[in-house]
Amino acid sequence: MNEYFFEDRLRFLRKKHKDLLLRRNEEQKSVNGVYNRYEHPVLTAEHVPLEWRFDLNPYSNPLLLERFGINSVFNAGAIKFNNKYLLIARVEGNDRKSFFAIAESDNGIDHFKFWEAPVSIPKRDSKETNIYDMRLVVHEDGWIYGIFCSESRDESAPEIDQSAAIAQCGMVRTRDLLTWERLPDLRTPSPQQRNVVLHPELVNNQYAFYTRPQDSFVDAGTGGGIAVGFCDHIENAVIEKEIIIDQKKYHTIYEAKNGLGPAPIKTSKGWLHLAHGVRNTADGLRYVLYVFLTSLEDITKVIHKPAGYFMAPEGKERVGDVSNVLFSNGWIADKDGTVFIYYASSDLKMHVATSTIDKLLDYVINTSEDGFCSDASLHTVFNLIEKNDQYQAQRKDSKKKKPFAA
Ligand code: M1P
Repeated sequence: MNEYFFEDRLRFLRKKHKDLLLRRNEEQKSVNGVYNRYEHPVLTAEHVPLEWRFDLNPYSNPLLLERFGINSVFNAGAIKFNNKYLLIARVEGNDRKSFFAIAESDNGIDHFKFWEAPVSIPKRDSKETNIYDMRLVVHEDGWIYGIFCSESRDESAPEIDQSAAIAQCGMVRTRDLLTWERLPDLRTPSPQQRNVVLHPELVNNQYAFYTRPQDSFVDAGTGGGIAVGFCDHIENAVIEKEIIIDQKKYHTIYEAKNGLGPAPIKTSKGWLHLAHGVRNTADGLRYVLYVFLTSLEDITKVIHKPAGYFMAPEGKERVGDVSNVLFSNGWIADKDGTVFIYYASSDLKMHVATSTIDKLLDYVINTSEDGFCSDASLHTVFNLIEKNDQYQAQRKDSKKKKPFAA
């Protein structure tokens, strides 16, 4: 064993890791004014502690080779807890299996650092093969729920087909993010479920879930869009009826399928939702994020929904394991109105964008709705031009009337 080699290499690895964790993240001013992105991703595979990836014993690993490779860190749930910004990320190994791990930051923008060990979630049964995409929900019943996708092989598929899978909604709850109690999977009338979210409040004394009914593992099929369902108990949650509240629609950014992101944020004007919409292109599926608002009195009623996407993959975000994908299942609203939107790019890395409740409400209420044809979009543009012309004419007029006005 060459101990100098080992020590040198360890020093190199430690420095690289430390530099990454200490890297500052600069805000990038946007043109649209609604949110600002940041220069660097907030969490990547390289953020994962060396202790999870390497055997650091020079006797059993004299070449200091990586023993457990991490492929990606993405689709993280988010929560503000003990004044820290926490992300519960989907950490996927080179072996394609994913697990959850919590990383924390003091400001929500940089210096995210993983806790000492990943999260240990009790397994549902021996068939459960993969778990991912946790939404963290602070519920009014006092628990913090983790709602995630639990995947297993479709046993009804022929032996030759080793891709067929079944997705269901797994649930855990905790009070301290350290000990997790596994609850039975959510049961719904749909054959499969992914992107299920728990509403943070009881509705008429019932738990409310946002679901995404789907016929098969990838295709939503006859599952029409984002739905709401109610149930009496959380310990054995059964939804009898799914009410579609946000439907798939021809020639939109969510024509193939959609799914809710994080739990909605309660505002004075309604429940603010972030979702992803998927459409087909010649280059495969394209995932973008969109926003809508539901009524405080009736959570099944969408009251505002801007046309098109809110955020779409840009630049380096466009390339990854599944390219052309933005996906979000975590955001944090601070008491001062700042909103931290955590989003993953192309199933690879985590990023943050910041906005405010006021800006998001202005966006969701005052952006034109989809007219579902070119003619209607053109009408929106002509309306803007006309409004601006009228404003200019009024300005000229008022200057004429007040010649000495500044
Ligand atoms: O690969 C993109 C995303 O695909 C799935 O989302 P959906 O069910 O809406 O198609 C999820 O597997 C998600 O994890 C992934 O990011």
